[in-house]
Order: sequence, then C-alpha cells, then structure tokens
Amino acid sequence: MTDLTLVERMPRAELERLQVARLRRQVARAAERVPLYHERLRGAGVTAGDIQSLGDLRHLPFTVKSDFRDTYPFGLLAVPMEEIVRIHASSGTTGKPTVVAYTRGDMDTWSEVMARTLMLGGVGRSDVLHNAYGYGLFTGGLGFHDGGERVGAAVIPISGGFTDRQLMALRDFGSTVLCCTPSYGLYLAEALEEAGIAPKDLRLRVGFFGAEPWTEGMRDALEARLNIVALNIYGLSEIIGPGVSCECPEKQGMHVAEDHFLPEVLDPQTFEPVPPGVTGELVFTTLTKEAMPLLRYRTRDLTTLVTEPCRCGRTLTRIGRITGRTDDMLIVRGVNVYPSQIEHALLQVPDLEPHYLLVLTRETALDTLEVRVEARSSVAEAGKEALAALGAVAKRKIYEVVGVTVEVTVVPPRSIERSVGKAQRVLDLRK
Ligand code: DLL
Repeated sequence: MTDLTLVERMPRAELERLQVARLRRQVARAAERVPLYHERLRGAGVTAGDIQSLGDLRHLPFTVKSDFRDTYPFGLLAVPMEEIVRIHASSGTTGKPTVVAYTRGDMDTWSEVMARTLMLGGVGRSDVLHNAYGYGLFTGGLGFHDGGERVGAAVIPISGGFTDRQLMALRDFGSTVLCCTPSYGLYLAEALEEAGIAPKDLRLRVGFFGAEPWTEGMRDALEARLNIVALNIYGLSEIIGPGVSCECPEKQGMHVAEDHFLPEVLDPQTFEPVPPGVTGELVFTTLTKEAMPLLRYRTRDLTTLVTEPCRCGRTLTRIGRITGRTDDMLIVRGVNVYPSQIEHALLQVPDLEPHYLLVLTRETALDTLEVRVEARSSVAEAGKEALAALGAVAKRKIYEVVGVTVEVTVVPPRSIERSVGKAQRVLDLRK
C-alpha cells in the first residue's frame, strides 16, 4: 500500500504545484460539465487556462448554500447519475435538504482523507473504533466507518442513542477510539460514571470530536473524564463530509487535507484574504471531486488560518477552532438547524401563528431546543389540552422536516414578545 500520508509532509512549493495543476483541471471540469459554473465562469471571464498560480483563485466565482437549493437535487452534478454510488444530505435553509453525491472515485478520496484523519491520532489495525456518529444521510457515521475500515481498525457501527448498548460496547468490545460529537462524548462520560464504569475499566485512548462547535473547556472535561486525547475534527457535507481537516496530537489547529480541499479565510465583507491569525469566513475549493466540484464554497464558518510549521512535521496548513458563523445556523445535538426550517415546518401546521421563539439550553451534556409558538385564538380558547395537542402535532412536523426532536410549547396569541425591527427568533442560553 502506498503511504497515504506522504503528501502531508511535502515541501510547500511542491504541494502548491500539485494544487495549481489540480485546480486547473477542476475548473475545466466544472466549466464543461456544470451549467451553473459554465455561466458563472463565463460571467467572470475566467477559463481554466488562466489559472497559473494559487493567487488566481481570487478571480474565480463563489458558490453559496442557496446554489444547492436552486439546483435541487442534482443540478450541480458533473457526471451522469450512472456514475453516482452514494448520496448524502444535510440541512438546507428551508424544507429542502442540501444534497451531495459521490462517484466511486470520490468515495476513494473520502475514505483516504478519513484514513489520514484517523492516522493523525495513531489509529491502525490494532484499534477498535466505536463510531457513535449518526449513520444515515448525515456524513458523520459512514465517513468514519469507511475511514476506519481503510486503516484496518475494527469498526463498531453503533451510531447514536441506546445508552446502555453504548456502554456495553465501550467496555466489552474493548473500544480504543471514540468517534462522536463532543456533547455526546460528554453525555457518554456522564453515563459511564453513573453506571460505575471508570476510565481504567476501558481501553479508550483517543477521541475524534466534531460536527458542532466546542471549546477547550469541553476538551479538558472529555480528556479528564474519559482519560483520552480529544482531537477536533471539522468537515462539511458540501465539501466531502468529515475528513476535510483534523488536529494532530499537538492540538495547535486542524490540518487541512489541502491536496484535495483548498482553503481560504476571507473578510466576510470585502472577500479579501485576511492574514493568518485573523478571523474570517472559511471558503473551500475542491481540487479532486468528480461528482460535485465546488469552486470557492462559502462555508459561513468563522475561523483563522494557522500557517506556522507544526511540530508534528506536517506541512499542511491548519485552521483554528470554528468560533461562529456568518449566518443563523444552529447546531443542536449535532444536527444543523436553520430557524427558517423550523418556521417552514410550523407554517405547515394549521392553527399556529407565525410568531415563535427558539430557546436553546444545555442542562446536562446535551442540548435542548424548545420551540415556543403562538396558537390561533380559537385553539387558545379551547383550553390547555387543545394547546398541548397542537404542540404534539408541531413536534412531529418539525421532526419530519428538520430531523431534530424539539420541545414544543404552544402559547396563547400575543404571548411572545414582538420586536421592533428585526425579529429576535433565537434565545441561546447554552454558553
Ligand atoms: O458535520 C461533517 C462532520 C461529521 C464533521 C463528523 C466532523 C465530524 P454537516 O452536517 O454538513 O457535516 O455540517 C457541517 O458543521 O459547516 C460547521 O458549522 C459544523 N462543524 C463541523 N465540524 C465542526 C467542528 C458535518 N469541529 C457544519 N467545530 C460546518 C465546529 C463544526 N463546527
């Protein structure tokens, strides 16, 4: 087997030559095969031949989340459906999900970058990988699964939920690697404590936590309570899923798999690059994607570029923690949620008024999202039971549309404070 990690230590000049060559090919492919890029590149007056250096990236047009919605479901495909072997999806801003698709070649790239991610934490054949990321349309479960198999670990596809079964597998199967969202990791740590299972009863040594924002404080708690090294992993479905970037044990930023995904960090107002260390919006250009090449995709995530050499010897650029977003997307128990999606669901329930407030709390490790929404006066007049029944309908509808379980409190008309100007729809009490 060739050493997958050789590229991670390439001299920068050599890596950049590779990136420019790949970028040129990717632009040519997008222009030829994807009508949206054909138009946009023509509008920008750029052709693949104009790409001579990474500096020329700035002449390329951007791609945004709504481009997925406008071309839903498969308008961004650069290959015929016969070449697609996998489809995943993540939240869109309204009822329609963001659909992503993979060719056989893309699956190979994905398992490669996930294998490299796991190798950052030293994962290999002797490991037992407890994969509690959700399996399904979400990229977390299957992304870790394929990477885990590729490094030869024994993968436990346990997915999320069923706490007793999680504890059984963690202990009895001798799991050495834990993969889940940081909040679920903390939840499992608490459940282990409650069950009287101490870290020394387990063989866990490293965890890969991501898919939602977290803090150094949470890292300290995960490391202390589970006796592991906790690494931050970042990725997004549009680019490939998990595998875009991850920390090495130096924990000084997440190495980007730059030979496949070219990062920029830009001032969100001027779209000019910001210097390393300064916060801006993270933008990615895929370099090798076959099914859905993306040029300058605006992730909406805020972070910094870290360019000084890492003590681990990898020459790949790093990004800092994700410190926020430039839009209103929330992440609730690892599920991306846009307030507009909740609104879209609520509007489909007759007898509800379009006045609502989303209240986020974190009592134990896991987030709770309460949706307070007003009922029509006829329901309110019918009494408490009518309000509760309507709440149950709304809860089901939100689960159906958004894929997240929420608490719904239906309140009488005019109970929710009206704002002057921009409506205040979210009350985030998790900090
Ligand atoms: O969350 C992919 C993933 C799975 C990453 C498992 C890591 C582990 P999406 O569902 O498309 O994909 O959500 C992507 O989640 O734009 C960020 O806002 C957020 N996110 C992902 N990782 C992190 C992280 C997966 N480590 C969106 N820190 C991204 C903060 C993160 N936010």
